[in-house]
Amino acid sequence: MTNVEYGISMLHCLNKPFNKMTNQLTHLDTKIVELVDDGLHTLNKRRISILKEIKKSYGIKFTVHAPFADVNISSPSKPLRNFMIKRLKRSMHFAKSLDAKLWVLHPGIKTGISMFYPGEDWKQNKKTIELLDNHAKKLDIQIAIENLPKKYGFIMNTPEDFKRFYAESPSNDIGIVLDTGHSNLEGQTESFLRQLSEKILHIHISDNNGEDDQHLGLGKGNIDWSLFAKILSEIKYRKTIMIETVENVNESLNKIQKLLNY
Ligand SMILES: [Mn+2]
Repeated sequence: MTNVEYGISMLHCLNKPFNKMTNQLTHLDTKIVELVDDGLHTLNKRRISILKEIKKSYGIKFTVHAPFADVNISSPSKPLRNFMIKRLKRSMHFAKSLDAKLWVLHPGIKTGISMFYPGEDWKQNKKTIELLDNHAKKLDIQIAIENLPKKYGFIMNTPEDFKRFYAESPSNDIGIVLDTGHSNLEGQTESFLRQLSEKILHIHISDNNGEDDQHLGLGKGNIDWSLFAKILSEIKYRKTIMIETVENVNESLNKIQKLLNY
């Protein structure tokens, strides 16, 4: 089988300064790299010109992970939400200037007042995604929403949540980033792959013990990677597989490539 593209997320060196990260990304075994627009790697104009040079010299293609620390797209506070939307649009513009083929967004999170307003988080989550998607269309950028675990308060956890979103929202062109670590916490990896394969544009892979989102190397947690590979070949998955572990990055890449054998 052909056409699966492998990439590596720079999340594994988010604790290192930006210039160390850019140095590292030129030595990776893949030509697709996911940049994390947050923490020490937060993008700005100067950094974008450095990354453009790297892209040209090394033929690297980028995807961009939107900022996520303290970002809640379903925040009940309008001024805070507006500020976050502004920040997210800025990230999208940076992605555009790098010709990124995908911009990865986390869904909204419940807050301390959610219980008083049932259903409001969901509504606001949908509204903000639609607003961001309209902006993305103007920029000709593809957005994909990542599944995040319920235990950390996120509101799009299961295939049912995503199906509900697609049923209710006009933003049907939005894709899904399936995060295997997150879906493992919900016991939903197989159902995501079987039920939403058409929508999955990108897969973040990392392992965990089924309890916490540890971003372990493949084989260090309890995910059955042979089964995962078998399902991918059954559904004829042909998009991106992005290593999103914080350790054993190259080993994880080799392992999944061997298992998929394509
Ligand atoms: Mn992820």
